[in-house]
Amino acid sequence: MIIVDDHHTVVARAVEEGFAKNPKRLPSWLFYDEAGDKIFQAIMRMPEYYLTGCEYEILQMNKERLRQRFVDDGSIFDLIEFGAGDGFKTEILLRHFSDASTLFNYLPVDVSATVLSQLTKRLALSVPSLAIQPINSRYDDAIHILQEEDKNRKVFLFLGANIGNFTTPEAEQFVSTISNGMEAGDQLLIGFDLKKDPRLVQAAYDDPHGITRSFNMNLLLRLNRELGANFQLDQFKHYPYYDPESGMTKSYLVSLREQDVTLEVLNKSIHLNRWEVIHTEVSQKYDIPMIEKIADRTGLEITDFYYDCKHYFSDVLFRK
Ligand code: AVJ
Repeated sequence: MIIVDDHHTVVARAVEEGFAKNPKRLPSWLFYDEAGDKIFQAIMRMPEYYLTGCEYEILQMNKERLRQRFVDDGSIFDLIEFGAGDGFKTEILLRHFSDASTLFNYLPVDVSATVLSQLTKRLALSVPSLAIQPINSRYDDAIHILQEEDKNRKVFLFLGANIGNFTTPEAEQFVSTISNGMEAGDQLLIGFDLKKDPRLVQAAYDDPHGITRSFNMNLLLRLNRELGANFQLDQFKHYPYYDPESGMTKSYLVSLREQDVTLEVLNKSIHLNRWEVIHTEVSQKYDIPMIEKIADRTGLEITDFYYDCKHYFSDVLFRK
């Protein structure tokens, strides 16, 4: 497995930078430590979190169509997945491709080492003929590594509405970085969560079971564990907010009182006013014109839109 960062320093630096911002901000990749991975898996199993089921349906219904697109001229290709996670949905494609004796290598990229090694172990059993090369890093580092890799045709996957963690300008920036590293004929499949009934979106991030709440709160626990912080969880409230106009869901941790928190490892303390927020996540929802604009501005052509039956979600295939 390729491991890029010294995670500890990266975490410390990111937290320090985030708390210096106004409003205070924590990067959303920080959610995914061992505890966070487990909570996210529980999120994906709850009925309110419609995204996973929708994309599962899309991949299941279109696996042969996608295979034909990816196979293209028949030459071997590298299937590079950003934010592979537990690979529950990608496995549909991997198994189907391998059953059809498709020539390809699978390169999953993820920030979580735990999730990657689980994925690798599971795939060794479920898709034994799979050629797999896991990369444990954040996306930006992975892009650099990949540019020095072999010269196979490339198909990039960015599924599960992971792109939603970027604001729209950041998403455009990210897609254009990938696009710049693509050769003519390379492809990119992105999963976008679409604008829909605002109450459905709100419920997906404000579930009655409190699972998303504990996902958000786990950030503070992680800082307590890794940076020797003394956040008291009962002094914060989980508050997600969906704005149907911009399509942006923002998640916050709201301070219930004026308080000081010490971060031992950073040798630093932070001050929070009563009702001050820490912004922890963006989950951007898209409409078709927004997606077409990304293609336009990044030099890519859209070849297919794939939808679930409710049109809640779309996997969009781009080509250079
Ligand atoms: C993994 C980024 C797609 O934003 O929907 C789920 C993460 N956050 N519930 C999302 C998440 C709160 C998720 N993504």
